[in-house]
Amino acid sequence: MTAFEALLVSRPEYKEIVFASKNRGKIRELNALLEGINITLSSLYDYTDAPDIIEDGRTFLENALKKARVISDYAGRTVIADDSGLEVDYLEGAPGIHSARYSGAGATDEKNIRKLLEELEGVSVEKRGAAFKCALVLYRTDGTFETFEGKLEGTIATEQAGSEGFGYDPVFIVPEYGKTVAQIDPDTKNRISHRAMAFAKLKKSLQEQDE
Ligand code: ITT
Repeated sequence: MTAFEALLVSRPEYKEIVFASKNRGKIRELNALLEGINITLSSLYDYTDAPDIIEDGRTFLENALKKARVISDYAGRTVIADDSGLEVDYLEGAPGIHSARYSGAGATDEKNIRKLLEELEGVSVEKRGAAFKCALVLYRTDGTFETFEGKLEGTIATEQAGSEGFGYDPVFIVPEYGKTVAQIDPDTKNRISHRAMAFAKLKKSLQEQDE
């Protein structure tokens, strides 16, 4: 058992953590990051009557904090919330906090990608820089919380490739690999991604508090 595992299982407030998300891609990734650790990670699929959260913050962090607070107050549990998205240089940071619904009402990953590729039609490779960003919040029932951020830099492809992951993964090229995130195996994504970076900071913070 690693120190992190020992810490989580020894503290009653971390026995069950609710991940304040309905995004199956994110839930899969967080479960993999916690694999082998004896805690229960539930999600909003286990709290189907949870209140709807209006994501009206101006930043990933504001939105993540709102999700965490609303769900912790509702469920009476420690909560992890993730707000994340894609920032494209040429689009001055769009779609940013609007990533999930970039293509409007009834948005899907496919429609969002199509819109993104249209917006970047004819834009040269050098100008297609982008970053995935993630804000994670760990929120406890006593109202104390901590925030963590992670980033993955890359470029936007001109066409989709790969079938792993979710969201914009099929068009996000990681330069070190020369592949889209959807072409990289999930374990590797979970070592290098914006979400993995933020989670690593969360882990480190909890370990340091325990020292
Ligand atoms: P929850 O709020 O229920 O967690 P959501 O999908 O609405 O789910 P966000 O508001 O944080 O979550 O939007 C995140 C969007 O950003 C997501 O739907 C993807 O389009 C994109 N995104 C975030 N992380 C990504 C990743 O690792 N790979 C690809 N796209 C990602």
